Amino acid sequence: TRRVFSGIQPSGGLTLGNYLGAIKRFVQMQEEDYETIYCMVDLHAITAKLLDPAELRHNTRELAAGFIASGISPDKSILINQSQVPEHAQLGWIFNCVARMGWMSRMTQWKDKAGKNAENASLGLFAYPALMAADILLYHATHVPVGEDQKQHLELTRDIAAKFNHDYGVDFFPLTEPVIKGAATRVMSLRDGSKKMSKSDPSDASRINMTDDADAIAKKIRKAKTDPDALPSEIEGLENRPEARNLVNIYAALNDQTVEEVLREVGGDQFGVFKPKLADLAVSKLAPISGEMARLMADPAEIDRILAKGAEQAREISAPILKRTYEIIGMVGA
Ligand code: AQP
Repeated sequence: TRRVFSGIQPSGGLTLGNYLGAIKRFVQMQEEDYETIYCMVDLHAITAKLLDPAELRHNTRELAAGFIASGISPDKSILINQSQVPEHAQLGWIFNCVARMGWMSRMTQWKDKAGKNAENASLGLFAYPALMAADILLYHATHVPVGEDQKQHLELTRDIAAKFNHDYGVDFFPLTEPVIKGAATRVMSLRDGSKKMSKSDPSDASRINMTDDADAIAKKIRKAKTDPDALPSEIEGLENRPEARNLVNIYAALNDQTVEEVLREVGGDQFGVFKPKLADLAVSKLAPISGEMARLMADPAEIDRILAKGAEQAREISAPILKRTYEIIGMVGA
């Protein structure tokens, strides 16, 4: 089987970056010849900081609503909350013992997030990529759709699988392929073209949230940082213009076009002309999703039922793989 696994942290609300970099691909792969498993990674969401419990519960359900509203069907995909499938944490521990300190300390996300204050970062933040490897390998997933920022973690996942297989002389865990595709694999902040658009950026103006209304979206795009030049009609003209490049990438990804196609249409536009076009497009694509999210959030018990069913389906796959892992390692009782 060709099996897809991917996840998103309920550490805040969904952003346009998550949608274009990850969720759109999730929906696409669900419609292709893959078995698909999508996860709210709540165990990961507490690694940067412990969240208020009500907030974590809200974020997790809202993320599930965001998945479903974007087109992920609980009938076609397995939709789970990470902590409801205990094998994630169990295999995560094993991988903590497979991964090396040196590998982990080279992770750029760890370096960025822990910053100069690593003494004060949680042990969980350091171990984050080992748990992520467990999320994926627990299902023997072959393909993982992610944004560009997760590439290094997927390389580490392959290193962990390879070391496990080598050390125990087995051919058990697959070497997983990242799927990093589309016009917006790295959506940048609207305020700073050198920074990733992120849920946790202190400035709300830096991102478009999936729950933003039409006015908020239009205002954020109108105020987005740009340069004074008109848009080029060739892609080379976007070089060294990170903010312009970002807005064109967003337009292309939202409209399922290539950057070249977009530039053929909007080349020559000043930002005063292009930004309202982009805002209209963003609203037309996002408003139906946020409307559906709000509708789903009115019935949290239904979301909980979907996640409970997903956890049951997931455990049918994960429990035998964990059991086999324990046997390989030599754990009595497995
Ligand atoms: N800006 C982005 N452009 C493209 N893809 C993105 N992703 C995130 N930001 C962008 C992709 O979304 C998936 C889930 O990301 P995550 O929830 O694991 O968290 P993250 O990457 O850490 O996202 P944030 O928004 O920056 O959250 P915080 O601020 O909490 O760290 C991944 O596939 C990711 O590539």
